[in-house]
Amino acid sequence: MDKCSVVNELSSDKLFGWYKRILWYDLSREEKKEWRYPGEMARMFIGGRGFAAKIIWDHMPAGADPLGPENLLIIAAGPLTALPGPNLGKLVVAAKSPLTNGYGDGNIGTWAAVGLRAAGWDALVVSGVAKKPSVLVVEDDKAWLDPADDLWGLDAFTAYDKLVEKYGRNAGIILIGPAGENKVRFATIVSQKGRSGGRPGIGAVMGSKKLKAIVFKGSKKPELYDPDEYMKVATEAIKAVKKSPNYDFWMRQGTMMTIEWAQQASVLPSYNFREGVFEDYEKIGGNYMEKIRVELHSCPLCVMACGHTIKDSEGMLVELDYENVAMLGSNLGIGKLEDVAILNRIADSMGLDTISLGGVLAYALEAAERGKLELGASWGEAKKLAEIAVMIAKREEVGDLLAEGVKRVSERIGETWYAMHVKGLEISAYDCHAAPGMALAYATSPIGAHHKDAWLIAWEVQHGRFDYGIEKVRKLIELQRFRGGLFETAVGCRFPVVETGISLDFYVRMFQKATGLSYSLEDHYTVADRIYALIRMIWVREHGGWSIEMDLPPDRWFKEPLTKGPLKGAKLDKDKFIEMLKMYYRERGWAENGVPKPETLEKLGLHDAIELAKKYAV
Ligand code: PTT
Repeated sequence: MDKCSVVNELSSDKLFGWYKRILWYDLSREEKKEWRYPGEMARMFIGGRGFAAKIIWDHMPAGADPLGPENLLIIAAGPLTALPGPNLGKLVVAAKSPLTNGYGDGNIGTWAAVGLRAAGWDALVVSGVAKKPSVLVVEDDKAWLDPADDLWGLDAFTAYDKLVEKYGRNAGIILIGPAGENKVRFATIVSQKGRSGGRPGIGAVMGSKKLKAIVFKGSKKPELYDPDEYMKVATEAIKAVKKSPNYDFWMRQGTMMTIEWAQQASVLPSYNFREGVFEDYEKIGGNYMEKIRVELHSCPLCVMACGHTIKDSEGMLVELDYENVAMLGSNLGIGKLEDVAILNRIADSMGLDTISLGGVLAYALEAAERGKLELGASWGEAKKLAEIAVMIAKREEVGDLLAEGVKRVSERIGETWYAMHVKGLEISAYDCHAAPGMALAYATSPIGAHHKDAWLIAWEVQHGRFDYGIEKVRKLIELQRFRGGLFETAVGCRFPVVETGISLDFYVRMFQKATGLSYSLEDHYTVADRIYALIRMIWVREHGGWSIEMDLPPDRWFKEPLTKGPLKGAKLDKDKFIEMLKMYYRERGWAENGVPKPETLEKLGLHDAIELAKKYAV
C-alpha cells in the first residue's frame, strides 16, 4: 500500500507529544490524505474534542445531513492518549449528531486509542460513504478498505470476535452493531464487548457511511519532550490513585456504588424521571452487585478498572455501570439486577446507547399508560422491554418509531412535556426535581443532556439543593473546564481525578513533560473556554441562531413535583432557573440569548466565528 499523499505542511515548528498529522479518509473516493496541520491548532485546541470541534467548524458544510456523505466522522486522540499514566487509553469520537443536529461526541475506552497512536496519527477524519459495507484498516502510514459483507448484520460481540481473528490480538478495533447499521439515532460506537461511546448517535453516522469497523495497528511512538520526567510524574500519579482512601471501595463497586447514593439523595431516576427514589433500589444496587460479581473488565492502561461484570438472567456475562442500571432499571421500574443486565447486554451487542434506550423506553411506557401509544409492555416487564430493545436496533414495528429518540417520538405523539431530553439528547441518570445546578449542567452541556461535562450533583447535594446562585454557576463552569476541557482534549479518563481524588496537577505536569508546553491549569481552562465557545457557534450555525428555550431542561421538572421520598413536593422554579442560566451566559461572556459575544470570540482567538456571532448574539 502506498504512503498517503501529504496535502498540507503549514508549519514546521517542533511539537512534542503530537505527531502533527491527521489521516483523512474519503470513503466515496477511497482516497487517503495526510494532513500536516499547523502547530497553532495543537496549541489552541490540544486534541480530542478540541480537534473535532475545530475540524467540524472548518470543514463540514453548514446544514450537512448528519446521515449523509458530508458529515465528518472524527476519531481523535490527544497528546497524552496511550502514554503510560493513569487511564490514558481513551479516544474521542465525534460528528454532527443525527439525534440533535448539533455537535456530538463521546469518549470511549478502547485498544483503538492505543492503535491510533501506534499507527502514528493524532486523529482520523472519515468523509463520504463507502460503496458497500466495509472495514477501514489503518496500519502505520497505510489505510485501505476491506469488504465487510460477512460482518454486516452481525451483533457487535460476534463481529468483534471475527475482527480479532482476522486482524490479530494487537489490533485496536472500534465497530458498530445492527443499531448503527440501521441508523438508529442513538446508536453508539462500541469496542471490546462492553465499551461504548458517542451517545449522540455517532454509531449511526458510522453506519450511514457503511463502515462496520475501523481497525488501527502500528509500531510508532510519539516523541516526548522529557520522557524521564514524564515517567516520574506518571508513576507518582499511579501511586496516588492506588493510595487514595476511595480506591478499595471503588475496586469493589466502581460506578455501581452510585445507586445507593442516588437513592439517598433522591436523584435516582424512576418511572421516566417522575421520582428520585425507587422501591427496589437495593436489588439493583452496588452492594448486591458486589455479591454476585464475576470479574472485572477495564479499558487499556487503566489502573482503577470500573467494568464490573455479573451473569444476567440468561447466564451471559455483562459489564454494568451506574448509568446503565439506573436508566434500564429504576427508570423502567425493573427491580432485578440480572434482568436489567439483559437489557444492558442487548444495548452493548446491538450498539445502542443505554441512557437513551432507557429514556426512550420510559417515555414509551408513559405514553402507553396515557393511551397515546400501543407498546405491548408495562413498567417492570423486563422480558417484553428487551424484545422492544431488539426491535429498536432492527427498526422493526414500534421499534422504528422509538429508534428516532425521545424528542422526535414525543413530537410525533404530541406529548412533549414529559419527554426527558435537552436539545434532543436523552437525560442521563440524575433526577433534577431538586437539583437546579445539575439541571443547568444538562442544559449547558455542549452535546445535549449528558453528565460527562459536569457531574455537579454530588457537590450540589452537599452545598444546598435549592440554591440558584452564582456560586453554583461558577462551580459548574469549573467542572466543565477540566472535565469537558482537559480530559476531553489531552484525552484520558477523568476517573482518577473525580473518583479517587488525585490532584489535577498530575495531568497538568504530565502534559508539560510530554509536550514541552508550559501550560498551567488556567491555560487549559482558556483552551476549554475556547472549545466551548466554538462548539456553541457550531450549534448556532446549524440551527440558524439561538434562543434561551433551547437550553431549558424538560417541563416535567418545572411542572410536576416529586410525590415520594424525603424531598416529596420538590420541583424546579422556572423563573429562578432562567435567571441562573443567564448568570451562566454572563460568566462565559455569552449574550442574553446564549450566543457567544463577538468580543468573547475575539479574546479567545476565534476570529472566523465573529461575523456569525454579530448576526445572532442579542
Ligand atoms: C458515556 C455514557 C456513560 S457514562 C455510560 S456509563 W458512565 C453508559 N455506558 C454505556 C455502555 O456501557 N453501553 C452502552 N451500550 N451504552 C452506554 N451508554 C452510556 O454512555 C466508561 C467510563 C464511564 S462509565 C464514565 S461515566 C466516564 N466517562 C468518561 C468521559 O466521558 N470522558 C472521559 N475523559 N473519561 C471518562 N471516564 C469514564 O469512562 P459516551 P466508556 Mg463513554 C458499556 O461514551 O458517549 O461519552 O457516554 O464510554 O469508555 O464505556 O466509559 O457511569
